[in-house]
Amino acid sequence: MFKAGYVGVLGRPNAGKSSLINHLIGEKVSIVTAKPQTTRQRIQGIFTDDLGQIIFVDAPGFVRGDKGLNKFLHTEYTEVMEESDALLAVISLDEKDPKHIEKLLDSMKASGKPWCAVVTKTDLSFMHRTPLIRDMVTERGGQLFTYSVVKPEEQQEEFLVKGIQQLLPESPAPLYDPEIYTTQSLRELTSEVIREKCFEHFQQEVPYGLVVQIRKYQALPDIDRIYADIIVSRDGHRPMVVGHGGKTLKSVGTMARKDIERASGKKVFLDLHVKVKKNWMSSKPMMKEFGYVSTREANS
Ligand SMILES: Nc1nc2c(ncn2[C@@H]2O[C@H](COP(=O)(O)OP(=O)(O)OP(=O)(O)O)[C@@H](O)[C@H]2O)c(=O)[nH]1
Ligand SMILES: [Mg+2]
Repeated sequence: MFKAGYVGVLGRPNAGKSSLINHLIGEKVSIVTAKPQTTRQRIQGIFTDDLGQIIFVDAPGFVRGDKGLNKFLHTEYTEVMEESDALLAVISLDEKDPKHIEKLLDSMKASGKPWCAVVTKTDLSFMHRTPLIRDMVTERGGQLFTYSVVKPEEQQEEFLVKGIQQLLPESPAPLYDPEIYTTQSLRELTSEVIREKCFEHFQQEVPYGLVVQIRKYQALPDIDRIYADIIVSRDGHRPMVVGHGGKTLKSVGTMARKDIERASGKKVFLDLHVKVKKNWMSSKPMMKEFGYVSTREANS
C-alpha cells in the first residue's frame, strides 16, 4: 500500500539535517553552511518513489529562546514536531554530550508519533559512538539508521528511506505531484541562497543578524532579473558585508548567481544592496516583515 505524509526532521543545530534532506532528494532544497542556526524557517523537500511520498519538513535546530529570533526558531521547531505525521531525529556522530542525544530521543518518544533516528556524518572517525547511540534509540523503542553525505553507501540510503516510509500513514495517492521536489518558490530559494553565501563569507554575529529580502523578481523569457537587499542588524556590519571596494559583496553575488542559475535553468542578473535595520531581531513588526512569524501567530 502506498504511504505518504510529513516527516519532521529534528535535531541540534548543525547536526546535518538540511544536508541529509538535500542528499536524499538529490536537489538543493535547503541551504547548508558550517555555522549553526542556518535553517530558520521550515522548508519542505519531497521524495517520491513507487512505495511512498515522504514530505521532509526541515526545521531549525533546537534552540531555547523566549524573545526575538531565538523565540521564532524555538516555535518553528515545536510546530514542526507537533504538525508532522512522523519524526526523524538527526544526531551528528560528533555530538559529544550524550545528554543532548537523550533529550532529543526522549522528546521523540514523548511525542507519541512514529519516529526513527539517524546518525549522520559517519565519515567522521567516531564510529565507536554508534553502538552507544543505538542503545539509547532502541531503549526508547526507535530504530537507528546511519548515513554520511560525504561517503554515502547505497544500501544505507535504501534502508533509511524504507524505514521512514514505514512510519507514514497509508494514502491512496501522493499528496503532491510526484514531479515536484519542494514547495519552496524560486523567489524563496533565491533569498535563502543569498543568505547561505553570506553565512559562508561572514563571521560571528554578522550572519546571525543578517536577513535577505527580495525587492523585485522579474522572470523574463531568457533571463531572471533579481533585485535583493541584504539587511544587517548593526551599522558596523555594513562595511564588513560590502568589503573593500565592494569586493566581498561582489563575491557573495557571484556565488549566489551561479546557484540560482542552476535552479532556474536561466541566466540571472543579480543586484545586491546592503541595508541596516538596527536590531531587527528585537522588533516584532520587522520580524514579521521578514517572514519570521509562526504559523499560529500569523493565523491568529
Ligand atoms: N563530514 C560531514 N559533514 C557533514 C555531513 N552532513 C553535513 N555535514 C556538514 O555539517 C554542517 C552542517 O550541515 P547542515 O546540513 O547545515 O546542518 P543542519 O542540521 O541543517 O544545521 P541548522 O540548519 O543550523 O540547524 C555543514 O558544514 C555540512 O557540510 C556528513 O555526512 N559528513
Ligand atoms: Mg539546516
